[in-house]
Amino acid sequence: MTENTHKAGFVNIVGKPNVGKSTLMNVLIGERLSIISSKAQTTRHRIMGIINEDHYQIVFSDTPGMLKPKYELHKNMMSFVNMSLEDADVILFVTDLFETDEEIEDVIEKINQSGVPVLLVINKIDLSKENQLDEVTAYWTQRIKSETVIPISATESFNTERILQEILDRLPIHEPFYDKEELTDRPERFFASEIVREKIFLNYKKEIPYSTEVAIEDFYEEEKIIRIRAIIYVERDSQKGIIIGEGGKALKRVGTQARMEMEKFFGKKIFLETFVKVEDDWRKDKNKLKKFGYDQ
Ligand code: GDP
Ligand code: K
Ligand code: MG
Repeated sequence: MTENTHKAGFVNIVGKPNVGKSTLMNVLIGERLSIISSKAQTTRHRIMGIINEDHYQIVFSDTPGMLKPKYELHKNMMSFVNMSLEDADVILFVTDLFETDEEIEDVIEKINQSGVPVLLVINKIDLSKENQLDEVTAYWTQRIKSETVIPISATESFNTERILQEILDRLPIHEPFYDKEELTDRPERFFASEIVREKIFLNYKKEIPYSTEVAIEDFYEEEKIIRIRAIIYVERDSQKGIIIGEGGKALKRVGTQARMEMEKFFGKKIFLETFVKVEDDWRKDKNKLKKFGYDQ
């Protein structure tokens, strides 16, 4: 690696819920994943995945808390509008064959005015019917200012390498922003907590997911199994009751779903224990927030 040709920069992945942003990020990072870290955002984590190669470092941000649109649609839109786009070197605007610009006109306006190069990514083309891709391309190129349209299928990893190449073409010469050697200690716990959090979003309604935080107290990797102890923090006793559910059924479902997802993710058998604890008003308490890994 020679310092003066090393490229590094930030890529923001934006788009409506369910268009395939997270799937795409996982495909792009794939085996190359070396970190997931968190950064204080208005409310929740902003997930960053980093690709490290000898001559470049790409830092991806997926927008926060976008795990399931049903519960998160509203908040998603807000975080969209509030997120800063200008700090990116490249914006990946992801859409699929079916979405319109409805409800994100403001965001699109902001993207178009950001001055940041935009790659217009049209996902799920494995589902394309005759002419559909042409029509969708025509629709989006009228809305997003982009010189580069990249049709892909994230689930089939079709054309996704092209995205990497287009990003690299636009990345500035820069030293790495994150130490390339030091990136490996935190990610596994963080992934584990995100997976539990995702299952909470899937299984409970309304304010419940927003009142919870997940901390991984133990993470012991043995040869054939990983033992994980997750604490789900809520703000009030009543919420604890809801999380646990009648006869413990609800919590059991969350635990089972999270364990299965973790087994896929870590490629190992998982022994997962989940506990629910009440921490009064954790969101208002700075020390508690720190404990959960927020910067402040
Ligand atoms: P996000 O909300 O934008 O992060 O979207 P996700 O990555 O969570 O994907 C939403 C849904 O679309 C999931 O069910 C994915 O499996 C599916 N999906 C993502 N990419 C593709 C694709 O290329 N083709 C098809 N057919 N489905 C996809
Ligand atoms: K989704
Ligand atoms: Mg997502």
